[in-house]
Amino acid sequence: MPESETCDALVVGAGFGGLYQLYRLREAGLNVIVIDAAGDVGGTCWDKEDLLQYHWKDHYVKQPEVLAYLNHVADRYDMRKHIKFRTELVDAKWDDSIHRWRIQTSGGKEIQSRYMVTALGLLSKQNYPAYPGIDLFKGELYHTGNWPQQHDFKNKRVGVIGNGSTGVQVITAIAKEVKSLLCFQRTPQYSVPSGDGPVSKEYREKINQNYDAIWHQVKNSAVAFGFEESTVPASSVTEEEREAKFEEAWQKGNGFRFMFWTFNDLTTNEESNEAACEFIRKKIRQTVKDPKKAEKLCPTDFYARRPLCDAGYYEQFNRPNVDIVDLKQTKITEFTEKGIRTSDGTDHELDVIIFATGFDAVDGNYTRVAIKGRHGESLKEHWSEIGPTTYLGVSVPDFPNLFMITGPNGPFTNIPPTLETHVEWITELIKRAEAHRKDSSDPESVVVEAKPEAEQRWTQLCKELSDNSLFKKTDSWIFGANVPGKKNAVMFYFGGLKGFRDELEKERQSAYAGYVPL
Ligand code: NA7
Repeated sequence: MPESETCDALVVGAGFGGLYQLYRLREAGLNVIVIDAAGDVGGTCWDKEDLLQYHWKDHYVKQPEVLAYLNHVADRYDMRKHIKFRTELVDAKWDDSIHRWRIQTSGGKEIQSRYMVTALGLLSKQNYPAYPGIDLFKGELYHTGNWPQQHDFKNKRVGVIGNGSTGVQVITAIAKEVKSLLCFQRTPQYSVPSGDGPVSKEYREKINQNYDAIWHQVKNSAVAFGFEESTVPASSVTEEEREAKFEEAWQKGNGFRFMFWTFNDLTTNEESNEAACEFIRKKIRQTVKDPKKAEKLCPTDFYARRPLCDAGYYEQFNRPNVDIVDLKQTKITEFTEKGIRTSDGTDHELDVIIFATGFDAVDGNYTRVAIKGRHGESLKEHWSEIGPTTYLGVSVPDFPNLFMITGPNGPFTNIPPTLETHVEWITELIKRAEAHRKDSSDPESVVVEAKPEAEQRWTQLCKELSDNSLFKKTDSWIFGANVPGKKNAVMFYFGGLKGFRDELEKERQSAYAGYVPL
């Protein structure tokens, strides 16, 4: 590769979003380069013909199966020739004199590109708590965001810090094979059964026969999980009816179903929320035989974080080799050569420590590298006052021709349907700009740029939509509360995927009034 290379569009990230963006922009006739820090493709779901035939084993797809599918897509569309693996974005600056992004990549190479699309994911910059003495620990240390392909925990003493979606999965998966498992839990969580199991032939046929209708429903729903959200408030029915609905959802499985299919006010009405909390607490107490462990596992705050589901999480605590350290009572004071020391003076000896401590989510990936706009201001600086702001979760004023797939203040939904919506919107904006370039007397100066007032309006809308939500009153990564020092801010559009798609349609109908005229 020469020292400097040019292309029409640079896509950062070869996961679900990046591959789909490559596919769309290549189809639009652009010369596209994709870069990815990893050694291979990493995330897709837009190829109907392929999806109708592809074999899916279980309802919840495991990592190797997802990876195999992505590799299959990359090969099917001959995508690898566009992708530079093991190539990281180091920094990017908009150069107004050439109307291009100058992108420095690892290895000292520069790429000059008219458009830059970031497909960095919401959840990839790992959150590593800075406990004293971590470097002293002589055993194995892992973060769930960087999971080793090869590992063997058999007969080992394992500690897991964190019990969000990932901690719950890890604990459930490894409890039976390890010698001992100690769960360092800061805040207990509400989790419901996942309802996972093999995909039957009949189920698959039903999906294939209703493929278009299913997608239509998904795109016209709020959380985009393939079920109809309830329109009935829990506060409007009798206690018996409420319990029966919760039980039905418990039996069907899936956290989002439990939260949004049962009733429409669990995340806004404190009493309705408490009814759901108490239902789950009862299940925990019924499942976990040791009352002391059960109490440690029972949450007391709102049911208003990312709704969890599991394949038998609470059952694991009936194993004699599995226990919990309640970090609200006994804090981790330091790591030692042999394990973890807690504030009650106990030395917990461990062979393996797993950080399931989550991510510096949403904007974390954008603030660790310098992406500098028209006036030299970085995104980090642009967002330093009130937190990350965008127009539609995609564009930022003064950052011409920059497009973020699932950027800050994008919809809070099942991610792939939103990611597809964003990619299609970005493709539309780029195609429109390309068409203008062809007719323009000064084609180089044609750029796509959001107006500051559009960003302000969107920020205000996202704030208003989140104001009533109990999510806002509950600490989690969804409002940036999980990383020490991170500003607590609105990070999502809470109007649902249908609401978001309606906003895009409004923007289209207004002749793209939120963007600087081309
Ligand atoms: P989450 O959901 O952010 O969970 C992280 C967990 O780690 C959670 O239990 C945290 O406790 C805990 N945590 C974080 N920092 C610490 C420190 N310093 N000490 C102890 N415990 C800590 O991340 P996940 O990876 O599970 O899931 C992220 C998303 O990925 C998920 O929502 C899905 O959408 C996919 P806390 O609750 O903050 O007290």
